[in-house]
Amino acid sequence: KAMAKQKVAFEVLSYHATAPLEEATKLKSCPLPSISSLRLQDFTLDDESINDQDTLLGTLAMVMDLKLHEYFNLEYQVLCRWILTVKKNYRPVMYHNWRHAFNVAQTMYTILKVDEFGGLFTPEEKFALLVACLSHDLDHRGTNNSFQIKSASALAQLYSTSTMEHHHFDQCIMIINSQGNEIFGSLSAVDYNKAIKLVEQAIIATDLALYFQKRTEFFKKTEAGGEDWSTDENRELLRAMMMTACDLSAITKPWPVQRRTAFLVAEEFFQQGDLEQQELKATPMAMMDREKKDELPQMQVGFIDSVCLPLYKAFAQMNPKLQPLKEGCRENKLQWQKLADDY
Ligand code: 5BB
Ligand code: ZN
Repeated sequence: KAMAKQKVAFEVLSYHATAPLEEATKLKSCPLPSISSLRLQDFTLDDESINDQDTLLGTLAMVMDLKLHEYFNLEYQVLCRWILTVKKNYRPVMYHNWRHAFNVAQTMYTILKVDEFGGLFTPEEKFALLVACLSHDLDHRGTNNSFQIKSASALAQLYSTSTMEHHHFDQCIMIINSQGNEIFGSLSAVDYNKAIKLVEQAIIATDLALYFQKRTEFFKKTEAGGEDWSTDENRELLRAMMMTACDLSAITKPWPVQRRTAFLVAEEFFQQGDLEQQELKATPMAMMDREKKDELPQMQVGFIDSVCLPLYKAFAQMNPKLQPLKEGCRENKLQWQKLADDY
């Protein structure tokens, strides 16, 4: 059993490619766009307005703007190479691709730029959160945890819970430890371990199953008000909830952006459904069944009501400057409800 596991681990963990040094050298010489020219500090940003090169430069601009390079003694060339390598290790799937990672990081950046909110976190936490957002879906194959289990994939043999999230974290560590990509390279052993731990907690927190386990406590604390968010326990909870809020933030975007993204999510789900039918001879759940695509608007309404809105309400309660996330989500619920009523 142990041998078999080792073999699977080797299979899964041996492959990742780093970006060539020359690419990093080239990126390094490009002038950085301003935060405002790319509208990076804006919850309503539509990534379709940004080309591939500018997603790289925009990511650099966000890290530089938070002054994290100064704090971490980060070599600019290493940061460039790391970002290129992260992008390279996303697959061209419909939704869980580099664009999604960029969007999640951009929402996190915008949240951290809200003074009275970002001020709750140390530079170490901010950097770890951004690194986690950019890395949190690395090597996603367009299939979810239950598919890994059902298909008895190598990944499921390795990790029985939060399967994909553990894999995303593994990929993240492999990249950070690759020569020329060592963004935590100038940290002491103690600080390195602390940074990795923060990144791990944040990436694992993107498993929705864990969000459901932890959110009741979070809602209790935000509703009561006057909570002391400076304790270690509360900060960990808050960081986890922020990861989910950013991960799901497509649901808060202006309607045309949300509609387009929802169809990408749906297509990725349908492709998994196709695989389940063809390869596993199983009946996919409604969400993954092409034949039931008319139910999409109603499913989005349910998703907003039961998963998203309670979370954005809690954040709006914590800080009024986070209300735009809640309002965007509300507006999209109305739009999906209208479509659902037409059926
Ligand atoms: C969400 C929880 N899930 C375990 C079961 C299904 N539900 S749901 O009924 O609220 C649902 C969510 C149903 C359909 C959905 O999309 C149809 C296109 C969604 C949905 N999920 N809609 C979205 O716009 C987004 Br964003 C998401 C999140 C997708 C990534 C979540 C991946 C987690 C894999 C377990
Ligand atoms: Zn994600």
